Amino acid sequence: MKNKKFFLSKAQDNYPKLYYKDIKPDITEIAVSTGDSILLDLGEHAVGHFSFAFDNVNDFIDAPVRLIIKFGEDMREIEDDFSLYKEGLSKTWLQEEIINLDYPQKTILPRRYACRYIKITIDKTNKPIKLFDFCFRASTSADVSVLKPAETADALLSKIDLVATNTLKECMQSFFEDGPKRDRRLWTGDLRLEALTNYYTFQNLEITRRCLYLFAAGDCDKLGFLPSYIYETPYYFSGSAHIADYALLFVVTVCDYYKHIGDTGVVNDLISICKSQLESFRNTLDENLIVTRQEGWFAFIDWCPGLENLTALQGVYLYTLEHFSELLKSIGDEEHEKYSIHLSEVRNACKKYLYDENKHAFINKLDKGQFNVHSQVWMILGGVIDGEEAKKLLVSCLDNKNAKQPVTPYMRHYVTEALFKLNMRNKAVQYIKTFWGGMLEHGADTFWEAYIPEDLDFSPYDNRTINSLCHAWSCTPSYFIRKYGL
Ligand code: RAM
Repeated sequence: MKNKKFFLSKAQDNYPKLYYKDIKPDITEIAVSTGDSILLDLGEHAVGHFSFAFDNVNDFIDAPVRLIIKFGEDMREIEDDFSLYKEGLSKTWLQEEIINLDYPQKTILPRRYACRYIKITIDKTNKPIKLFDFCFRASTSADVSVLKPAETADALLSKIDLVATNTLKECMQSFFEDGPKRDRRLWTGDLRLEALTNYYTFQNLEITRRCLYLFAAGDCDKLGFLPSYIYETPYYFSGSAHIADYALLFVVTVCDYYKHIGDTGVVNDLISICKSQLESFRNTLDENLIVTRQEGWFAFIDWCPGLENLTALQGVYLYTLEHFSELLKSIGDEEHEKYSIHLSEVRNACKKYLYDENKHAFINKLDKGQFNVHSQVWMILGGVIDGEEAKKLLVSCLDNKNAKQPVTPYMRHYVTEALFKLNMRNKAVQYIKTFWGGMLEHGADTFWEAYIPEDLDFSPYDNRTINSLCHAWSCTPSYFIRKYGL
């Protein structure tokens, strides 16, 4: 029987192998006294465990030594004063330890960190000490030996590809994490993009299967949607958010898996869950086949402040229906026709009820008359409009300051996908260069969770310090560069 136990055991069977690397920072040994600070640079972003040793210099330490050790994904984070952080997400995500050491010794910090820089401040020592033997043991389940360089002649795209694959590598641990600094869990929206990029880069299929099964084992909410995130460490725990677009993207992730791998075993295990996700969404539609607002955190789409997201959500539904009916067709499931008929009906309904013929855009009551890029992109990805009409709309909303623009590389992925869908290759490349290339100009070693070029302090959580600077959903330039041979 395919129950929680079955899915969890399948997830366990697909536990990926982890690879370790010891990184020695730029400083090998240094004498320090109270009030001194040292900065270690690992030379790259890394996820793992930090160790070091300390010893007396001329005289025995006399009293315990107290160190403050801070880990930063970039230098701005190192320079931020964590004690000023007061916002909603827990301050305990900020990576800082105060440790007291009684005697000269080698110390391995028990927690895992995500960082490039490590700052050690000597809060108190009665006698000078020396610090040495610094080591950062980095881990990943990405096998870097299988990664081929992107075959692009464009220097900027090749740099973007390196940073994008690095981002993915760092997020690949015992499952696909969203961010190794924060939230360190498996989210569906992130999984979909990580899995997609992984097919073109590290090709670790175990981790993808594992994550699909981890979601399949999750507890659905009263609408029938899978959890949007899963905790895996130290034991399995099903997340309490059930966002509809993420539930749909689980289905898309299964479809992508089949498209790339052609493995019917996994599809057979998961097909009834996929059907139930679509059925649950179907139940939220009104008599015109348009989604109705539900209580709680119903749709995500992007972290854009004030975004009205139901039109976009409806587009995710169409996109999922299209992927799913194709999957059913290719595995010979007779229900594929039922889904493709429903797909055309919903598309027609969207054109009728969500499109404003005078404004030539998806601006409607459902989203309180708001003009945003998100609705246009998802309606295009959902196939409601295409060709010249779609091209014109997409270009005009991307250029329009009055249209709400995406703020996460996650939503920017779907903008880029829409540009490729409409064969606007040059524009797509330009878009990648502007947004992902923009992060490079600010020295990114890995791509960030959120980025607005004109507002580097932007955070979905009201304080930039808590942002994740190595975020899974930002890794997809490698997918585009490699898939389309840019
Ligand atoms: C945040 C994380 C995660 C994302 C959710 C919706 O907590 O950034 O990656 O999927 O939001």
